[in-house]
Amino acid sequence: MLTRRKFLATAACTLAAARLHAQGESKVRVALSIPRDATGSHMPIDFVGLSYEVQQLADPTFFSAQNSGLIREFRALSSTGVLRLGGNTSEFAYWKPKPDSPEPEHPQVREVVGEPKARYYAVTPEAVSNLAAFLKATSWNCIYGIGMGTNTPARAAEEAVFVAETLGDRLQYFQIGNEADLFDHHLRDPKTWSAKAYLEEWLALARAIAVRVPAAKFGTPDVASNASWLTEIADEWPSIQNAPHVTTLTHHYYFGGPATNPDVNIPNLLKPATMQRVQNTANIASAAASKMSARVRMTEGNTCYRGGKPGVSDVFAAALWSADYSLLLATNNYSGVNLHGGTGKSVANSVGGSLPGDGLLEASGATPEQIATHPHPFYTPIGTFGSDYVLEPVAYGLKFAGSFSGGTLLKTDFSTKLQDAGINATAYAAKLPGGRTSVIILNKDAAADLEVELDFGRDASAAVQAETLHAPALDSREAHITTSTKTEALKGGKYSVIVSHATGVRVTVS
Ligand code: BDP
Repeated sequence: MLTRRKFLATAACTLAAARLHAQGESKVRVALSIPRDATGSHMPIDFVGLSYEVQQLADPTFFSAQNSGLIREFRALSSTGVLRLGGNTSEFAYWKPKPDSPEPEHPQVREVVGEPKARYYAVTPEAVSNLAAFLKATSWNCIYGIGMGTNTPARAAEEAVFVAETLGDRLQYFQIGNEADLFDHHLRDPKTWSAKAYLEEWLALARAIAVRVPAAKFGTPDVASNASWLTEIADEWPSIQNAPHVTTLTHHYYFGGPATNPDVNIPNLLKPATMQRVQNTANIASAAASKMSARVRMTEGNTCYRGGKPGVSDVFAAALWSADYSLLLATNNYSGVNLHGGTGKSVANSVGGSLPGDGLLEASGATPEQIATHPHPFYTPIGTFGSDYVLEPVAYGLKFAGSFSGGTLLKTDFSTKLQDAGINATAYAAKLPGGRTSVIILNKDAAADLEVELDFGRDASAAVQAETLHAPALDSREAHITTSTKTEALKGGKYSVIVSHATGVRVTVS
């Protein structure tokens, strides 16, 4: 049997050879001067995040102190992050406070392609208590999603009381409802559903929670993609009496989808226009957040919706994408990024029962054994293989970007300079806690290598440390972060570094 590890070893050799031929096609040289003062956004220490389906709680052993493999991978990704629970399945959960509590009556919903089947499952005190132990073991915080689509204010409040007591300080805030901008598909009347209608329902649920949990904080509206809802809510906010305490405006982001869409490919994922669209949304979201004195968080997202696309979501290109995407949001003062994933079953249920990526592989003649070497869902940051958990390429990009957590970003024009020089590369800089300065350069170009002269303009001989985010090729099913073993020194305040095509480099100066 071709195990996943054997597969990776064979793939690595073949692709390493392929890359040698492609290398050295051209080299672009750019000089960048690092500003002295850190006047940009502060990147919270728990910027890095993951997002899971609430349905994951149906198995109380998953997020538990006993699941040591999962705890290990969370900690490998970040020493402090934010676990967000939500997703389409959160609308089909019900709170079951006691083993003999009856299942409530559920409203009528429509079954549509891409949304869950109308099958309900219970969230129990045992699952939430185990979640608390998991958060303690990982040192992560939590954004806890409570359903809106089929829930009632009384049940929402009941659940919130237990969650707030049990998670304590590890609970950052509640979110109520997942992607309500899509409720007109299956959960609400398309003729009357709107941001205004959502806000009314949301207020009823949030107020019911705030009565029972006076210290409750909230994130809203957790839209799939309609950023204008953030603007509408921010505009409406001053007229709301007795407004619940909203700390964060939230939205989701998937580059494209579903897997069958030919436009979901590596060149499109990595091209500058993709990040320009991300910037456009960030402009809308940030303007709304500043009206509410809140921050923005991208609470659920990834490369390709409906579970990801093999060969795009589960390869090294996704690592360069997630590093760039996360850092771009950090420069826009986002408080963090939660990449969506989990087990194949929970995500398949969230999109109607199966992953289109599997159909794509079957149609291409892949055997069940070959299909099983892919992570399921294809975009998951942490893959589940039997009882083993594996950090996937997309997680390495997030981890690389996350090395700036706790730091303050420097305002630069680096990405524009690089693109003006004719290379598909971006760069970011931060002052880290403790005072060191760090620069991340992401060369997303498939062919051109880059030589960057970094001018730190100070301490002529400070020590320099370099770290590389790399893989044999953009379509390799692997990613690595390698720290250079030798420490070098600045020369006249400058340091030159080669960033090979399809590679990221981080340079840190003490
Ligand atoms: C989002 C849903 C999530 C799905 C994901 C997907 O919130 O539950 O798993 O898309 O389509 O829209 O992959």
